Amino acid sequence: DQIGDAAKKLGDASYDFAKEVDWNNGVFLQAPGSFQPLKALNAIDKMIEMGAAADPELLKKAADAHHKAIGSISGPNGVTSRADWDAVNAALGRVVASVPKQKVMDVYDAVKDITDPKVPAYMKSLVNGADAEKAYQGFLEFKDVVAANQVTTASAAATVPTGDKIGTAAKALSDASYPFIKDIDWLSDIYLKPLPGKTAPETLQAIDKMIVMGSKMDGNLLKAAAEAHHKAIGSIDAKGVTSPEDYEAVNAALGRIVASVPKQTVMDVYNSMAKIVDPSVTNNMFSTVNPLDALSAAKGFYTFKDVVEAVQ
Ligand code: DGD
Ligand code: CLA
Ligand code: PID
Ligand code: PID
Ligand code: PID
Ligand code: PID
Ligand code: PID
Ligand code: PID
Repeated sequence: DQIGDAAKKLGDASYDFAKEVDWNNGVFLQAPGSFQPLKALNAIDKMIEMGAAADPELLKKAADAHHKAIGSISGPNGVTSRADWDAVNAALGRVVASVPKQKVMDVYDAVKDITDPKVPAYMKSLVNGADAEKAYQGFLEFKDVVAANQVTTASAAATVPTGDKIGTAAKALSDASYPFIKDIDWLSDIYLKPLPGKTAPETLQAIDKMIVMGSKMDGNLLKAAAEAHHKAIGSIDAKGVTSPEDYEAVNAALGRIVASVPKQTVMDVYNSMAKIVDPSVTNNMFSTVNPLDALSAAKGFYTFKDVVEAVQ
């Protein structure tokens, strides 16, 4: 297709730049400017809306392309192979083309809103500047091909199951865990801190397992989960906490996407995360909330998971 051909040209223009970026640099975990959690949440909300509008099949293919690219990483900077670099760009270009232009620009504008204007120049200062300009020129040509292949209306909204066992169980889980949700400091910057003692390549392995799980999920149910998060973001209070109803809808939607993949795929995520999350992290989280609320939430989760497993 045209986007695939254009991605090869983009690769010619941008792979030198890709090789020069230090992908293992911890700076990419930081907020791209001053820490503004509610504005950052708005930017993520725009991404969720774009993801919910995208073609689910193309999203899965993009996830697969990333998984394959992680498998061909080499060298100290963590760069993927030229072929996989092109394949990721092509897959993302097709995702972008599957949503109306305005949804893409809404993401750009919202991210711009949390990005210090000095950030692009700082990024450029870490690589060969001429190669960055060549890459950007390649991006500008690529985006014209994407725009020429872009839809003008969003894909249909997801169908949300009703009256299913997971929906019923989500009510019980939500009742048991909402007090805990209200105890959590959602606006803290602690969630942007590096995991103690873990390197980027180690962390990337756990993220890879999530990418694999995402690509196996039922596309309609994944879209429904994105829509539920978007709705929940719309009802947050000043402390970032969503309403009980929207919280319940998020739990139900997540239970359903978990049930749509094999158990082992879920356990692969859990086991890889358990490898990189030091117990001090969990204990620290626990120390910031009411312990009885946390225990009630945990009990609710372990009951919920049996219902999910039964329909998995
Ligand atoms: C950049 C963009 C990269 C900056 C990276 C910041 C992104 C941080 C993302 C954090 C999001 C939160 C998610 C994390 C969640 C964690 C949860 C725990 O360098 C601009 C200005 C605005 C920049 C900010 C907006 C970036 C938006 C990027 C899309 C968002 C992606 C989503 C990321 C999230 C994660 C994904 C899963 O656009 O951009 C560089 C540009 O900066 C440079 O400016 C451009 C002008 O816009 C353009 O008009 C033009 O002037 C151009 O061109 C210069 O500069 C000139 C000529 O016109 C060209 O023809 C050519 O010759 C060129 O020069 C060659 O040099
Ligand atoms: Mg990504 C984007 C890393 C998994 C879907 N992703 C980005 C970039 C960053 C990144 C490089 C955001 C920051 C930025 O704009 O820099 N993703 C990244 C990592 C992983 C990952 C490390 C780990 C596996 N992603 C992942 C998965 C999915 C996505 C699983 C779902 C399938 N990702 C996704 C989308 C988008 C990203 C839809 C974006 O739109 C965003 C992005 O790249 O926006 C431009 C700048 C970007 C780069 C350095 C990448 C190359 C960009 C072009 C081709 C050349 C460079 C031009 C110029 C010099 C700089 C960019 C200017 C900008 C205005 C365009
Ligand atoms: C400018 C000036 C003009 C020239 C110009 C110009 C530049 C405009 C630009 C630009 C626009 C632009 C847009 C970009 C958009 C990037 C969008 C990224 C989206 C990320 C998402 C992440 C996610 C997911 C995902 C799916 C999940 C939901 C999420 C489901 C159902 C200024 C050059 C024209 C770069 C969507 C993918 C996993 C949230 O206009 O003179 O330069 O860049 O998890 O959904 O699971
Ligand atoms: C524009 C203007 C509108 C019209 C429009 C428009 C276009 C927007 C577009 C577009 C946005 C867009 C985004 C793309 C982003 C590509 C990002 C590629 C990233 C590749 C990576 C590869 C890799 C790896 C990996 C992880 C490793 C690092 C690597 C570590 C820690 C402008 C059409 C709407 C194409 C990250 C995955 C292995 C490098 O908005 O008018 O057209 O395209 O090895 O991580 O090692
Ligand atoms: C300039 C002027 C214009 C021309 C121009 C220009 C240059 C702009 C540039 C540039 C922008 C730019 C951006 C770059 C972005 C790279 C983003 C990489 C993201 C990598 C991540 C990696 C990671 C992980 C991971 C998970 C870990 C955290 C991490 C935990 C809990 C100035 C040329 C356009 C290079 C996200 C995945 C392992 C961080 O605009 O005229 O030159 O470069 O380790 O999670 O640990
Ligand atoms: C233990 C001991 C026994 C008793 C027991 C026990 C506990 C096991 C447990 C547990 C397992 C477990 C699993 C959990 C799994 C969480 C998985 C999260 C996945 C996240 C993903 C994120 C993503 C996306 C997304 C889609 C994108 C890709 C991504 C596309 C196509 C120890 C109790 C049985 C909690 C997938 C969603 C946006 C990466 O066994 O005695 O306690 O918890 O962006 O994909 O867009
Ligand atoms: C298990 C054992 C195997 C069998 C198995 C199994 C089950 C795994 C499961 C499962 C995993 C799982 C995960 C669930 C997670 C639910 C998470 C809900 C989160 C809700 C939030 C709501 C909100 C918001 C929001 C953003 C705001 C904050 C809030 C800010 C900054 C165990 C079956 C495989 C159900 C976060 C979105 C508005 C609070 O593996 O043997 O069954 O379920 O307002 O952000 O303000
Ligand atoms: C213990 C012992 C057992 C019993 C038990 C127990 C407790 C465990 C616990 C607990 C675990 C736990 C975890 C918590 C996790 C909360 C995670 C919140 C994430 C929030 C985020 C928010 C954000 C943003 C956002 C984007 C911004 C950055 C942020 C940028 C660029 C010990 C009870 C089981 C509470 C990610 C979205 C706005 C940070 O196990 O016997 O009690 O709690 O602002 O992006 O700015």
